[in-house]
Amino acid sequence: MSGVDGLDTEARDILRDNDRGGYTVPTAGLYPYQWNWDSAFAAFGFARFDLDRAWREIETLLSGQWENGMVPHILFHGVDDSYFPGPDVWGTDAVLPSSGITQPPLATTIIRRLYQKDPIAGRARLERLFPRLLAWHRWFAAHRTDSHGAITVTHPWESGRDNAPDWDAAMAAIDPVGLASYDRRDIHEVDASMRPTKADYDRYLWLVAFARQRHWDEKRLRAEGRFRMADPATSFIVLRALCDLRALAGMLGRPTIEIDGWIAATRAGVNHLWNAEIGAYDSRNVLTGAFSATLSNASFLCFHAGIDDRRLLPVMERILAGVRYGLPSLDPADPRFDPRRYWRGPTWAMLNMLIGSGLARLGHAGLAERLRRHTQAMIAENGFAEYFDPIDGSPAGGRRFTWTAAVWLGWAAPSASGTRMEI
Ligand code: 2M8
Repeated sequence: MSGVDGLDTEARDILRDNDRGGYTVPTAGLYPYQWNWDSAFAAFGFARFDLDRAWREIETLLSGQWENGMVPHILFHGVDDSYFPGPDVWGTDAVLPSSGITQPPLATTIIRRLYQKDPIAGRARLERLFPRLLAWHRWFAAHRTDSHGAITVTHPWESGRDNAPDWDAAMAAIDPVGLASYDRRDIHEVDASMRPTKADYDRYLWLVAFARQRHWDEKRLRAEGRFRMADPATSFIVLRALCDLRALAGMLGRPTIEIDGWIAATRAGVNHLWNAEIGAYDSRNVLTGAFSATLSNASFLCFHAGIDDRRLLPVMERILAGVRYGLPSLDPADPRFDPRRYWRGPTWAMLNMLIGSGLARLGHAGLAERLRRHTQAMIAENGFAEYFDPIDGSPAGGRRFTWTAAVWLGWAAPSASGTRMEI
């Protein structure tokens, strides 16, 4: 078996091994539950060889939807002590134990792709899932949209970019008083230098306790919440998801007027996130109006959302020229850049795929292919890690990672050409 065929097999094995029956864990040990956007990527990977299993992944995810429409960022299908904080810390009273926040709704975009792959087989499943997707987006519109239309996050975990420098100032303003002592499990699995700091974790847990004390009541959290950030990454993923939702509504012959309103609002919202001082889209503190002054890979997700912002092309060229395995999660010219610390520098294959596929759709074939080749080499040379050092490619975080395997199968692998299910 040639090396690359071997990697295809290994990627499938990773998805199969991380399959817990209807849902896939991001990686054994470090993340033993179902995570929201990880599952969307898992479905994308499964679609390459098992479309039925791909649908099931999202069906399981949406089965954890709350009555108010929110789809949690973690579903605790059982209890596993290798992860902290577990269901007892979140204290939500959902039917299926879960966290109390969401994550970027990539699942909507993936469902459209699954349906398009086989509309006949997928029709009944789509009919069943569509109302759930609609309710989730209605929840985003009601509870996660700022006055300008940008999408906000109420916890760094909600963005999926946990310790991104975007949140530093807002997190520093929180004094995590009254926190009970706790035992982090992540740093038993992965070297602490690749993970968030204790100061970060204190605030993560303080924010969970704060919302729990308010019974996860969105009205109270909007009025009293201490962390509310408009996030370009989530905004772009929502905007793209809404366009896909609208297309699905059209295919099912459902009304689109409400979705059209959300699309227009979110489009206006992302414009409000353009920070002229750094020449990129940037996070913004809803409580103070301040930008975070952070040039990250989140900005380039505008291409995933179908926004052909050519001002960013030379910026991307500059960043790619400075590293071997782009795109780093933070501009290496930023003094806070840390090549192995999680969301403060490393390269994430799945964000490369979203950005690269978006570039290709907008006709920037050269740049899109460059990003794909960077990702292909990064994985081929260093394995299916959670994230990678952009300078030397060394693997970081968890290993045998679901989303990296999925990205390999569906986009980065040489064998993905031609069979690619465009995102
Ligand atoms: C990371 O986040 C979790 C908390 O949700 C953690 O560190 O414990 C992030 O990279 C997030 O984006 C991802 O969904 C999750 C599972 O891969 O891990």
